[in-house]
Amino acid sequence: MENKRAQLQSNGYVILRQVVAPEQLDQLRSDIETVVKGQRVSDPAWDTTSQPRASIVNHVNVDTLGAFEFVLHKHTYGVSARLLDRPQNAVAATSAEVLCNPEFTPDNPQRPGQGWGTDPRNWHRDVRPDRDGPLDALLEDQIANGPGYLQWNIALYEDSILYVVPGSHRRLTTQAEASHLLCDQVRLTPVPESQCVELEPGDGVIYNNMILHWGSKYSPQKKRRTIHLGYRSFGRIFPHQSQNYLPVGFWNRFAEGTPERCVTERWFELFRSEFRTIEGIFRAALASDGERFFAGITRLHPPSKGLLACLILLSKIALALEERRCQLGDDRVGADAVQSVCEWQLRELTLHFSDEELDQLRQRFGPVDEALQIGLHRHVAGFIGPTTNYEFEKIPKGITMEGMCEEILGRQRKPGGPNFPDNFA
Ligand SMILES: O=C(O)CCC(=O)C(=O)O
Ligand SMILES: [Fe+2]
Repeated sequence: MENKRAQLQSNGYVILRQVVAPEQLDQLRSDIETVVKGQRVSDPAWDTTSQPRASIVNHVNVDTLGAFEFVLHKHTYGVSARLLDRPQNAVAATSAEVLCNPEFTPDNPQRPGQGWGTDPRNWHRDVRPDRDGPLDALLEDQIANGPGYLQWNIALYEDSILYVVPGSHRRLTTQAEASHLLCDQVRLTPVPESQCVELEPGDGVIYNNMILHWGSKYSPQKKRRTIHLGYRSFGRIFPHQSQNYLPVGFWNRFAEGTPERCVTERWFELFRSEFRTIEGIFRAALASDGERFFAGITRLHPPSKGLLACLILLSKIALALEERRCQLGDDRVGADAVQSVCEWQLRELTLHFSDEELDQLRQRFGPVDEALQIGLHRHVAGFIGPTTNYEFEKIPKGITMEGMCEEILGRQRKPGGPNFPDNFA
């Protein structure tokens, strides 16, 4: 496993054979087929999307629970924890889907950077500068501390759709890659030096989703049922893919008292506890309490290197609360319909603060956010998401940890001030 972790760190992906044991393949295929049927019934537009995917947790039932149990298996969850280099009780699943083939031949994807975002059938990294901050900050964090999130594709039928550029998760996009991605004729062809990930039934690839990758040819010719999972660690870094997309109550799929229930309840608790830490950080910022602020940050992201990414991601959450408040309108106690854990968390966080406090949070985190905008709406090749005026790649000059913390804490800039711990400089 050491060897695999080293491979993941240097190449950005590792292929593992027989993640699904051959004797379990038929049963898993059948359980997953039921999930896909459930998704199809619940979503009438499903068969018109060029990249259809189904949610495992939303569509398992007592007979097909094996599909969810697989997300807790030692070959998936266990391996993820070992590759993340964290104990299993500090790792949780964040998403569980099945990638499927469309039943029709889709048109070529639109160019990247549309108003609504970027079709993942274009070459991309799963990084959105408007939500995640500039790539450089994320790279610095992960190179120093290792990834905090890993993604899987586990093929139930032969699958060679995913391409990756080995090593690109450790660097910015090169000039040669960028011009390849921008050129219309070759935009839909492999980037030089890329690799096709060839999976036999039961094989899986685990990858750092900052890697430059491509969901190449979605077509009806070949059946695709590829399990797509995400796992993240807690207490090492605060990854850009920190959200939990599983529906609230996912643990209820398992009967009380079962080991699976215990594990899934712990997953939720990891998120809940992190959410309390984030609330504490925001309260400390409002109170200009440097000590509590830095203690909270250290809980979220113990290593001192790579903290800039963590602060940027926190500023995104602080500003999202405002947006959320507008959506909630006057009905601040009304409950939403089925929601993901991340939706629930954002809503709860909004409800925990008064309007005045949300305004003040916006004032504190606003300057950090403004410093990340360059006043030019555009899209840079290789990123997911829409056009935006946020910086895509480089951390803008003049942004420092110290300066950011002082804005957030609402104090005058005093280098080396009493509440600014040395390891944050
Ligand atoms: O289809 C795949 O394997 C890749 C999909 C992908 O990259 C994405 O949805 O972000
Ligand atoms: Fe992707």
